[in-house]
Amino acid sequence: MESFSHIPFQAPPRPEEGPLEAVRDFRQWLDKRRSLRFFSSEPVERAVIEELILAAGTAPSGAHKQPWTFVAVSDPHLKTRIREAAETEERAFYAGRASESWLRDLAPLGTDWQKPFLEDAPWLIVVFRQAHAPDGSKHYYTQESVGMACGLLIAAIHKAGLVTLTHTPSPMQFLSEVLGRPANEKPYVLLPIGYPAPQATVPDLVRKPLDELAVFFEAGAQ
Ligand code: IYR
Repeated sequence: MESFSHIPFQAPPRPEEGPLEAVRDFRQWLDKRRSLRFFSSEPVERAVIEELILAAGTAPSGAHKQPWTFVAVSDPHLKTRIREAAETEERAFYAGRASESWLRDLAPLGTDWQKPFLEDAPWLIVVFRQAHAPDGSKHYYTQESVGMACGLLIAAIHKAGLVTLTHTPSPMQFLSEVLGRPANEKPYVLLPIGYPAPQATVPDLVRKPLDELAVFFEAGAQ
């Protein structure tokens, strides 16, 4: 295996307003991102989807193996097949495959087995995790790597003024069959992407405050 040559690092430009203001603005902008279940069918051009996928592909990955495949679908026939297969699984999930406590936790969100967004949204990106390379060679930390790529993908969608939902029909194996993916690729998440439907609503969620999500051990503390 050849090693990468090492080149000078191009440091990120320091924001003129300073790091605190820059990152606070960024955080406040990120905080406006919401998972949305109601999509307009307004089209989104393919070039936008390509850029979103390239943004996701900038994520770090174990041994830089980039263990991901992003399958983008705007073909209405395929979207219908995906919706039908997802709804078959989801109907079984909501009718008893899910535990009582899981259904109780979902109740405040108001989700059910119906997934119209899988046809309404102009694009679906189905993210696949490559458990190993196509030639059988090893990949590392694939769950972590693909999770990080999805985080960047979701942020990029927000940057484009688009919305998404991290949909995980359970089980997801049907996506491999419908999309003809090889055995080394495991479905990870399905993201409908588009513009919000007019009058779309979201649950009135509250995010954890800092003291519930962070622990500090500071230099100089007694
Ligand atoms: N996959 C189902 C159930 C579901 C599970 C979780 I955890 C959620 O946060 C939301 C839904 C569905 O998509 O409806």
